[in-house]
Amino acid sequence: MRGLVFVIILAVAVALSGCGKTTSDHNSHNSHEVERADSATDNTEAVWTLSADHPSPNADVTIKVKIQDDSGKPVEQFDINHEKKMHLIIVSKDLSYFDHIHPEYQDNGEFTITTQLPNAGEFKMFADYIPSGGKATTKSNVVTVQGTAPAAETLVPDLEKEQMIDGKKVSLDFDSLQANKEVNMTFHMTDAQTNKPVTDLQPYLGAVGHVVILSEDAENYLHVHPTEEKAKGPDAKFMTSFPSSGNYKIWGQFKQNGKTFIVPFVVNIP
Ligand SMILES: [Cu+2]
Repeated sequence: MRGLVFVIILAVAVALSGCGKTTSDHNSHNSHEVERADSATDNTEAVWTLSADHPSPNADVTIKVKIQDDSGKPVEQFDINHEKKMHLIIVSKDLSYFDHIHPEYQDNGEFTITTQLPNAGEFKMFADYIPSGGKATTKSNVVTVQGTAPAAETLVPDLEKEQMIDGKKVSLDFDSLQANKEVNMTFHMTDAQTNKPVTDLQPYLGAVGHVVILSEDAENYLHVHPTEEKAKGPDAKFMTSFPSSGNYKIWGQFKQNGKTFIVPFVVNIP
């Protein structure tokens, strides 16, 4: 009789401890999921430090971008995206100037690059990176170059979607021009002299090209993905989504004969 009671108590204890274990496993599993979900949201911040608060036109300025989490701890692991850990896009506020450079990762979450800005006025910089385990993130910073700024250029949509760049005719077509919808965009290139299709594009940053799109007010930086990464021309296809109606400037960057070239277009999304 005593033996049986002991066995029953033991069984209950095992059942309880088993239950307890399951519960704690379940809890820790849940909390891991929550952690993972959190890190997949945008919880990094960029701290910008320039060697001069108001740099002079065409003078070296060193840009430091420190990526940290919301508790101020440096973020040290980044995914390589298009061959780089960070892409830095610099535009003038009127979008007439465009540059795309790659700060080097130092350590302690810090990237640096030395560059120059071409004239007085406001410039906006966009750091584009993916913290490992997180998602594609863009952080921006505005810098004012000292002096008298030239008059701002107005963004005018290109009605003829064809440009002459470096001896090539480049056209840009969309399958639709609607806001909040995935749109496919195709650059098409022909040799201006021979009218033959360009078929010798070289990979640029690991793909047929790299496209950056900004809204007219430089508030929206759009992520663009090549849909046929290995293409060599004459078509280069990309996909994006415009968040609202308005004017956007598009810069396509491609490489041929070892030389990169930039194709700008302005579109209106009705
Ligand atoms: Cu880049």
